[in-house]
Amino acid sequence: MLDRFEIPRSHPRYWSLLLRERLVEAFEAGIVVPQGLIAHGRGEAFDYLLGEVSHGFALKAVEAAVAGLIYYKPRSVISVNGNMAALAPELLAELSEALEVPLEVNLFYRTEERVRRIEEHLRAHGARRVLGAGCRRTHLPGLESPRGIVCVEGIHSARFVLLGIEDGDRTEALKRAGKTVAAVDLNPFSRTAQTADITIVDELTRALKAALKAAERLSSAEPGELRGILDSYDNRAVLSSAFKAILDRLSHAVERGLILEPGPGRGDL
Ligand code: PTJ
Repeated sequence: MLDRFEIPRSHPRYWSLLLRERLVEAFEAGIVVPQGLIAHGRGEAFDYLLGEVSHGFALKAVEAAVAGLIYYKPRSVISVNGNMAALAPELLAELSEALEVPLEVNLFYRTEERVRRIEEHLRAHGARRVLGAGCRRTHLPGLESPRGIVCVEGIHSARFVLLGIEDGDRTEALKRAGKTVAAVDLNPFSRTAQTADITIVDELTRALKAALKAAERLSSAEPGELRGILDSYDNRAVLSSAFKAILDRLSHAVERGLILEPGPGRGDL
């Protein structure tokens, strides 16, 4: 066990350091795999390029994702891996409770021990609807290895899946299985970002906070309004806007040798 590092709140990169600390702790607790730490570094690099803020295109995608989670109930599910559970257990629990949609522990580097630990971690943070170690299992077609194991009452029968920080292979397998997929991924070039029906190009904790606000707004919406949001949503336009945001920020830096002001703080997790 490493010594815990106290992050001073005054540090200009407090939030970034806090998220790193959460991941390191979760790695030591057997929740996050070492590959998850590498994946986070890739995400951080893209977050720098995006200016570490939730852009309008991300908020539009969040709204569509929440509309989908509600519209397809009871056949919608939030897929949770090690990184997601480490970064935002309380936000995932809150969203699951607010929408009455289950969290399914679904891992790329699957071991039964990790599934159990992540389930416990989510429950300890207030989640009550968790499909984990005790669920009835089957395989996603085309992914017969342990990384294709899903719960019969969860992802297997779901029409709509929200996932994050996910590997491209598994996102593609979900699409082949006929699911509508919403994905949180800071890298708009990734296979997951390019394959998903709704791509939320934003950092996971910011995206989940925005999802909680959208849930408040949409939980009393009529099915017709939810359908309207889904039908008018254009993922290619959202991805183009994400690339443009990166391009604009880089152009500014190229022209002036300066980056734009960093994003505002994130508020409490
Ligand atoms: O917990 P497991 O066993 O399911 O394993 C999870 C990992 C993350 C190891 C696995 O899914 C993986 O290898 O993912 P990839 O293929 O590295 O993809 C992760 C994507 O998420 C990359 O495009 C990153 O840019 C992005 N990403 C990383 N951190 C964040 C993020 N996106 C949003 N928010 C983040 N905090």
